[in-house]
Amino acid sequence: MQTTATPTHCPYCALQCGMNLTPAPDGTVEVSERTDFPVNRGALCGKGRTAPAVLASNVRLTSPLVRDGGELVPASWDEALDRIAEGLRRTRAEYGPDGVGVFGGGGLTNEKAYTLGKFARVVLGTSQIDYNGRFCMSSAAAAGIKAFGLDRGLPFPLEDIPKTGCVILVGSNLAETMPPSLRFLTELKENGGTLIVIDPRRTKTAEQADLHLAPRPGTDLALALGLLHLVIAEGRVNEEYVRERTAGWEDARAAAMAHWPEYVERITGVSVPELRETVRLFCEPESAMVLTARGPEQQSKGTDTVGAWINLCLATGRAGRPLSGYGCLTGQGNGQGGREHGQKADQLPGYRKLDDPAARRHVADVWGVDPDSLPGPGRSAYELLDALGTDIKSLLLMASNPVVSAPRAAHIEERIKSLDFLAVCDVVLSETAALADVVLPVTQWAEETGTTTSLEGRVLLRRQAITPPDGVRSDLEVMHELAARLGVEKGFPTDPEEIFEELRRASAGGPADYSGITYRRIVEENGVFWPCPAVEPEGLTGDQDGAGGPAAQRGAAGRPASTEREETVGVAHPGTPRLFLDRFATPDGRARFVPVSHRAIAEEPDDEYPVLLTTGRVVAQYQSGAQTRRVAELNAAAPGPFVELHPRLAARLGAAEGDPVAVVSRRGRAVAPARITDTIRPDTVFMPFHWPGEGRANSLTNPALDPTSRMPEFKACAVRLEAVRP
Ligand SMILES: Nc1nc2c(c(=O)[nH]1)N[C@H]1C(S)=C(S)[C@@H](COP(=O)(O)OP(=O)(O)OC[C@H]3O[C@@H](n4cnc5c(=O)[nH]c(N)nc54)[C@H](O)[C@@H]3O)O[C@H]1N2
Ligand SMILES: Nc1nc2c(c(=O)[nH]1)N[C@H]1C(S)=C(S)[C@@H](COP(=O)(O)OP(=O)(O)OC[C@H]3O[C@@H](n4cnc5c(=O)[nH]c(N)nc54)[C@H](O)[C@@H]3O)O[C@H]1N2
Ligand code: SF4
Ligand SMILES: [Mo]
Repeated sequence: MQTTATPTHCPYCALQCGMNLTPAPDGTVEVSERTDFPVNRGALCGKGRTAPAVLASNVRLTSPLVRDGGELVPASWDEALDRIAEGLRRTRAEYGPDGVGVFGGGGLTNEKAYTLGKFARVVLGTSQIDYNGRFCMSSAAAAGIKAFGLDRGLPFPLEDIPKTGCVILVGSNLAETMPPSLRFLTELKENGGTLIVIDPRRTKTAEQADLHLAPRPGTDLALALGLLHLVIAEGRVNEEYVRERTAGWEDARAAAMAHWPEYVERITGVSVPELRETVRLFCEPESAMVLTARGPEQQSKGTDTVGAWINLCLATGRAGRPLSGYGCLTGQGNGQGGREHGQKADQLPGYRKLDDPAARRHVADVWGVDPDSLPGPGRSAYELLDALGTDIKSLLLMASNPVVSAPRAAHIEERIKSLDFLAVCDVVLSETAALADVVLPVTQWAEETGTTTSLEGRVLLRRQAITPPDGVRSDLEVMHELAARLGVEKGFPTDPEEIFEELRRASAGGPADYSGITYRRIVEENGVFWPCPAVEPEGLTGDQDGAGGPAAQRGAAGRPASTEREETVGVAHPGTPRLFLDRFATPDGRARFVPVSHRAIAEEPDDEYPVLLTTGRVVAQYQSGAQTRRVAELNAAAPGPFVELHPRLAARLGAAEGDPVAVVSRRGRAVAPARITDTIRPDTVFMPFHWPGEGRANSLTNPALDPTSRMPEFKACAVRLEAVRP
């Protein structure tokens, strides 16, 4: 065991803050500042600082569990693995390969996500695999691919933010969801830039803004169209940019012209003067950015909504230029990498498409299988969960807790209970693991090595700092053992670096090309931005620099790596901190406008359900809370669910601060204490989704899906409030 500090990264969100870990005498680790990582420069939020608490043996699982006589009881690894292999084999024999489902998570390292996708296609032969990232940034991903030909959350490093002229932050509460990143916005303002925050609540983030717009939930599409209308009406379109670098402007222009400011004001509740001021602040400086997060994305029209914000950037020449652009603030620790390497229903490693014959050939070749043996695209996350017990009879689940986090969760809980067989790999006994037939206890961040890709598209190395306790094994060992039991002896190694070397080859030439990245380079360079092909394209040299310099100019993505030239040229590609500066990743290099129009949320309030519910996060809890609800310090800060509502709504209900309030939707009912504040719109209530049981926000949410991204509408549904008499 090492006694010196190991530099690594936080287990939680996509900021992937750097931290040092030093083994403590009691077998856990101490977290200390790691100032050399430029994103957080040593700063951590409370979750990161307390992350070691989840390593303790009284909190986490240290033995496999199997269901016997209705109870989960400890078992040996061999018995547990045998039972899983038997369960999956039985389903396959009875219902065919698609009877077995696989559900992954954006918290898995690249090596794990890659192996899970390969395991589903090669060992199980199932098309039924998807993951929780579908609930996260899939709308932004779909819109990015349509417009730019490529999806990388941020096309520039965070360090560019303070240098731009104006940032519009749409539906991100990063002061709570990525606290150390607030610094970039503070520096923006210190440098004279302006910050506009769009959120139905005056959040901690919105409090920092020069201008806060509080639209009605689910109306961001109309808002963006109204802004574009004004851009056109006020003659602020960058005609030259539109001509040289985009396609499809006429249709998008016509669509925006139909969205008069007064009409948009009626839909959104944002006044015409506020719209005009936003346009002025956004258009006047040399450079500007739009950043979206889950607010506008987790809607049944999230793809079009993000498309509308991208249109605004394109019309004003604010994309693919130095210090300007559109970006999505990805959420989970490996939310970016986890969406690139094949755990998504329609995807092969390197962000390749499963229905592309050339992609199938390339990846099948790396895997040593026949391309025709690879299944086709499967169902999206909610559709997969909704099919459990009907066409999907067994499920292998890794790194998600859908009993708490899926929309219409009571229904999904029933679907999970109706499975013939459920196996869960987790570090704790989550609410979903508690329903399993077999639970496997796995190693965690500080106990294993692997890469993650941060919201910047920067590939990072998390390093093992301590020895895992007896009784746990890594997800990679689990897949190795299960593959062997299901008759696949080769191709599922347990050494992360060996897997990364294979991932490099599998991703080579794909949009998310990692072939030039090695563990060594990641350490030496403090992370490497993809795409990073194995060799330098002809005629370019390898120095890396800031915005607008030669390295940035090379930022055209999706350029194929030519592996034959590796030996002859041998100059390392520098990686790509900044994308699109000379061309977009479309066949003709132009960005695409997408003509979009306002449409209503899937479930508008009515007489029976007159109030809007939106959901989200608080600073001290993470996601389904499976990990953070086990940390005393975090529980003290955020002990349980609540219903945030405006004093006017509270008065109508007769509820005082702390009184239990029932929130009822067409899907179910949740009860939690009232938190009364005038920082929220009077027509909207907010609930965080971190808790199970009576206060579970997802008992209420609407699984209406975006037609393109299949993202559920977590951010808006109709509810009524009832006072609960004790
Ligand atoms: N503390 C903490 N941090 C986290 C996480 C966590 O669970 N806890 N999770 C991580 C993950 S996976 C993710 S995806 C990110 C999410 O990060 P964020 O997107 O910042 O988080 P949310 O709280 O879901 O939503 C952001 C804001 O959207 C607003 N909102 C609600 N409805 C609408 C709407 O219709 N329009 C607009 N414009 N805004 C709306 C909410 O009021 C909320 O303030 O956070 C990451 N970081
Ligand atoms: N109402 C509402 N619902 C939402 C959202 C919302 O804004 N509102 N946001 C959605 C979003 S953006 C997201 S990302 C999802 C997230 O929701 P979930 O998918 O439930 O995510 P987590 O709670 O992070 O669950 C991860 C689980 O994996 C375990 N785990 C951690 N690391 C590992 C590992 O390396 N291996 C294995 N095998 N297990 C591991 C953890 O202990 C935990 O039980 O929730 C979605 N649900
Ligand atoms: S902001 Fe995210 S990455 Fe940084 S310490 Fe907090 S949870 Fe960890
Ligand atoms: Mo997320």
